[in-house]
Amino acid sequence: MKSKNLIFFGLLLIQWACKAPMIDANLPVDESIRLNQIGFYPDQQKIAIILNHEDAEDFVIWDMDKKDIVFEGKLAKQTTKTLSGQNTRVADFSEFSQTGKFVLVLTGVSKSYPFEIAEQVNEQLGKASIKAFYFQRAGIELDKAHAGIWARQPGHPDDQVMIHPSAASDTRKAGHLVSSPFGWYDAGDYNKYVVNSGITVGTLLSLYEDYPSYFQKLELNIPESGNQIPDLLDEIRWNLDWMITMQDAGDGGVYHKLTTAKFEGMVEPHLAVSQRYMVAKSTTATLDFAAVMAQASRVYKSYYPEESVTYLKAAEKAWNWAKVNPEVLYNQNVMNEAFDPDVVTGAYGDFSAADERIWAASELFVTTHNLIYWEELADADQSFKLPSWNQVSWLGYYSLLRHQDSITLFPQEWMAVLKINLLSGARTQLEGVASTAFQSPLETNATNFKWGSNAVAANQGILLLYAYKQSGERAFLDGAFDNLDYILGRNATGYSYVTGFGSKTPLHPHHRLAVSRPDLPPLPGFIVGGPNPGQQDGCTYSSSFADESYTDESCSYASNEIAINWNAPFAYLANSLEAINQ
Ligand code: 9MR
Ligand code: 9MR
Repeated sequence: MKSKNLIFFGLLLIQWACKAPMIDANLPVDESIRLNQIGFYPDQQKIAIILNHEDAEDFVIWDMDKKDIVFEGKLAKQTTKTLSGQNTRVADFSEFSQTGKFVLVLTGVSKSYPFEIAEQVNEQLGKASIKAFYFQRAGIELDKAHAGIWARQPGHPDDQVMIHPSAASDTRKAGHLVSSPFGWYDAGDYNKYVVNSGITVGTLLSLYEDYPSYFQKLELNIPESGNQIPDLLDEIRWNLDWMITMQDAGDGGVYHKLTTAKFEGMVEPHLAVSQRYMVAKSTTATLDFAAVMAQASRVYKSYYPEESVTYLKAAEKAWNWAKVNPEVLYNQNVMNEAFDPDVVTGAYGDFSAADERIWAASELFVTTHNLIYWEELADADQSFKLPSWNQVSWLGYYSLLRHQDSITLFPQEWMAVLKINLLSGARTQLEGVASTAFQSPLETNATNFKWGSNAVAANQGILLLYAYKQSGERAFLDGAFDNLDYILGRNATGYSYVTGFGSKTPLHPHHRLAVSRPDLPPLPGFIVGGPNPGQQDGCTYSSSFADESYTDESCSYASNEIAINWNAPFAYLANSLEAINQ
């Protein structure tokens, strides 16, 4: 009996000695294990999704430093189907909460990409998502000290911008040259568009207003670092200083965009030198501008009192222009019939300025407490609408909720409706998550997969975090984490959609700054647009299913471009989760 036992233990030992180290070194990485490729906080829900593998039942978590099995689990019995018909099962290891570096192993078969469990697991990601804006700066040389290997020459001084005939006024005739320097490049292209800058800056200023103490300490290594102003606010100012030049001081109206007539080639900024134009004033651009300047006025008040006054005056002037011009909607095709040269760059055209008016009125009210702005809101549509560049009402409503204690002038019932709509909007995003293949709010509605779907995921995350703040319900926080997990790899393509973060990440984004420097890895910290079944770029995709309509090709502007209005909500999500955890 004794010797039998000894042999048994001896065998076990041999098995352990041979097998254990093999787990890490020799097992193949398995792309059908989908999980967040960055990692998790110790007390966070932790799941991976296993595609197909009908035979597998068990999984383990392998500690890469200790070279040891630290957790054993079973795959859930229940299977769910992806949009393309593959079976998925959940591997849940939420109970495991030790810190370290790990892989998930399907016993004896294969392993996942590595991931971490750590207290500050999203800190670097969060910083990079904001540093990305520095890389997008127009009109400045990026030096080695701040940009490292991505140092580059300055481009687009924008000190000779021509008034396009569509933008002519008595004081600024067509052909007139004006100066409009600084700002961020919109996206993979080099143009600067007020509408898209608006939601971007609004989202980033809100991130600061929601977590000021976190950002008072956060260092980004940008040229202004060390100037006693939070780095996030320094970075935002680079774009505010441009935006303010987009207002015609004569009448307060704001130009829709500053752009070349056609998109430039895929060249470095200093080689992209075609004439740039100020194009047509619009109501949407003017109201977005008013909202941003009103918010900036209060956020920068203690740091830059003079600019704070300037911002508010600019906001009020813009508001007044929009009062007199309530429906000047930008329609590029109609404009091109009337004026030359034709302008064919990003349109950011819109059918309604009602939501922009709500946003501007909300920010102006929070900053001034002037009841003329409340009058605009009294009968406004309060239903929940997920923010995107052409739907901004809830940027304003988030601000009203953030400042609810200081706006007691508002009727209680009206504010109560806002809160109810916030929570029911958030609940709608959580409905059905459990029956989606990758367990995320984004997948609950197929229409979420459109141009910039990854930003839909990020904006849902923001909504869920506001709902969590209002209610304290943990399910909302978990939902926000689910969408971050989606973005970072727990999804239908297995990509972590953020350049430079994760094991399988975009290498060929539609990004002129990157494409023109093929000798360098893509600039880090950018979220790409993501799956978009529209496939408007005509590139070759390997699948036409909505959640798989992604291709890591630089031709793919419909799924693989980067954009400031996508990085801002992503930065909000990554940094706020980090701030909450700290
Ligand atoms: O590079 C442009 C990108 O920023 C836009 O999102 C996209 C859609 O408007 O257009 C890209 O430019 C392409 C143009 O539309 C058609 N010719 C090829 C251009 C570069 O790929
Ligand atoms: O994000 C925009 C998307 O909602 C539109 O469907 C698309 C086509 O008009 O344009 C996207 O914005 C692009 C802009 O027009 C030009 N710069 C790049 C932007 C991101 O692709």
